[in-house]
Amino acid sequence: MRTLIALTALALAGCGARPTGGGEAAAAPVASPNWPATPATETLTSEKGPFRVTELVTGLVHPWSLAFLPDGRMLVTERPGRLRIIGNGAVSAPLAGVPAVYGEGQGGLLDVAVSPQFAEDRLVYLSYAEADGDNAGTAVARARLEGDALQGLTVIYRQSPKLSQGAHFGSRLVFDDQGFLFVTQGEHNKRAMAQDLDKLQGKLVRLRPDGSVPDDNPFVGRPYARPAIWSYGHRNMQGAALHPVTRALWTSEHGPRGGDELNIPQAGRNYGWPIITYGINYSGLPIPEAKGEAADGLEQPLHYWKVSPGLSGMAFLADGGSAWNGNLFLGALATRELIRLELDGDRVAHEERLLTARKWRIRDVRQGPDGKLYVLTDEDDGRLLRIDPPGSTP
Ligand SMILES: [Ca+2]
Repeated sequence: MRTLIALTALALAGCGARPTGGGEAAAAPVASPNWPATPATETLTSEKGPFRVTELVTGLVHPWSLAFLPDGRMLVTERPGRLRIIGNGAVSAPLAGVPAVYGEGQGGLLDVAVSPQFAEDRLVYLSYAEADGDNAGTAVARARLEGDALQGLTVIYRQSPKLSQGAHFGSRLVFDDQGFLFVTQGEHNKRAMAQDLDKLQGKLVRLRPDGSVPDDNPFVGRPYARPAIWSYGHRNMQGAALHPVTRALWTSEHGPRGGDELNIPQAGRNYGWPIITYGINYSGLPIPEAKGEAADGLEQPLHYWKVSPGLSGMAFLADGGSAWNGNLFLGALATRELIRLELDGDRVAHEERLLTARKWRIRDVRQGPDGKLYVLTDEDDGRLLRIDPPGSTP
């Protein structure tokens, strides 16, 4: 029995499902986020030297994502459906104009991204779980940020039909240098659907900023395929970032029990789930559809973890002044750490785990305009942390 309980707990932790106490999205705790006058700070050690962790804000309810505005303040989402502006020692009230979200399980308000042309268009993009009766699907909306409100909200993308009852929505939003919007998604725990090109579950999609489909997407004009698809065979992608030098899109993906992955998704390629995987079912049995760890025509991950960290948001640090310059950072929900990867080109050369003793579920990590890392912890009393990397200027 103890084993069963442990496995269940592992399963929930591994897929980023509701933490202990569950159901917080449906019955959200009252938020009272606070930026104290003297934030708690601590110096910790890493292989590359000491780094400082400062708890800028506490009292955020399951914060999911942050995005910097050109003025240096941040937009921060809370999963129950709130968007706030944080900066200059203050936390705003929830902004008006945010879409209604489906709040069951892993659903809710997810990623936030700022338009590459924000100075001209003031557009903010949100990904979220959108309801349709008892079901839900990943959706993306955009709106203009005017003062402390979103105006003119327009849904630019939605999965249809809606199939999820709370699992595997993804989702991250990344604009590439050509201005295309990539939306990472999950397969809503309907494994085989990740291979169906006429379904949007388990797919990375590539859109124009208004949600229309670019003419050069790989499945445009192909019968029984959704033209928005860029790559497929994905399980649940909760992390994505552009490499600061190659400018390629990197994504992270939850495996089941084991088999979390890093990928650099290429147009039209099949990333294998659930036909190939380095993981097994939470029950301890094999994935029913799996043929093994590799097969012809299916892409191998760039890197994988045999024990699932529960990968969430990710960021490259591109700050020339730091001993962590060029490293890739990934939030770990299940193992409750911040993962630091040293890269050799596109190869993972070395891994270090940070913040392990704090046991925080790390939901997101981003680089600020000041070259520091900003981290969100996924808790009822969630935190915004600033991390000053070793050797960075104070
Ligand atoms: Ca894969």
